[in-house]
Amino acid sequence: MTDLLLWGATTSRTIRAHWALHELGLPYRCEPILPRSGQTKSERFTAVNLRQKIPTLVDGDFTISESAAIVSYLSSVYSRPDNALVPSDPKQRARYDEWVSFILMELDATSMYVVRRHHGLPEIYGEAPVAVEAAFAYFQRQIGAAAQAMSDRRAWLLGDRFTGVDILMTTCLTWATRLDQPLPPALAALRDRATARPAYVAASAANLPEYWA
Ligand SMILES: N[C@@H](CCC(=O)N[C@@H](CS)C(=O)NCC(=O)O)C(=O)O
Repeated sequence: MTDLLLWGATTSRTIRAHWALHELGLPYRCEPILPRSGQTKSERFTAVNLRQKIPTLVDGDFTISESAAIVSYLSSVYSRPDNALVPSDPKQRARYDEWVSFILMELDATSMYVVRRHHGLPEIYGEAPVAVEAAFAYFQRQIGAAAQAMSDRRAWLLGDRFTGVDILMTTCLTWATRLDQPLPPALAALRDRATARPAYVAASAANLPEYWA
């Protein structure tokens, strides 16, 4: 039995947590609060996460935010050997952490989120076409390098086995695809394989507030 409550819906970050929960086959409840709606600033949610950010997971008396940390936590506590999302071998684990940092820093924070802020949300963050163009160019350079790591025709970032970094990577790739960014064939194929997984399809539905109505 679990007592998992996930806060947050609709975003490229919140779907990571929904997806991990579905990959692990865990039942959970959700408070599908939305960004920029005032809901992350409510007194009730601020008592859960002072940083007022989604996704945030509550597991009984333990609360954790940051999408990558939620994926790792869920796998560490609830996975079986056949569906673990985080490797236990130290070198594989180090490789996993390397991908996490790369994806969150280079693809999410430095590329897609810059575009989101200065192209998608100019009313809040200001319009900055030069920064947006540079962020797209940077994204292309970085995914070019990432694609080279897959030149041995591996199916997933760490090899034959789907892991949490495929969740993180895919959410950046679908984000870029929505912004009409071309992807190297190896990464487009990874995106297509990942989004065909039943857990992704289920998580996409669960990432919408209507699902929980
Ligand atoms: N690095 C964090 C980013 C979390 C984040 O920035 N979440 C946004 C939505 S995607 C948020 O909660 N914004 C608060 C708001 O806009 O009200 C993660 O990966 O979880």
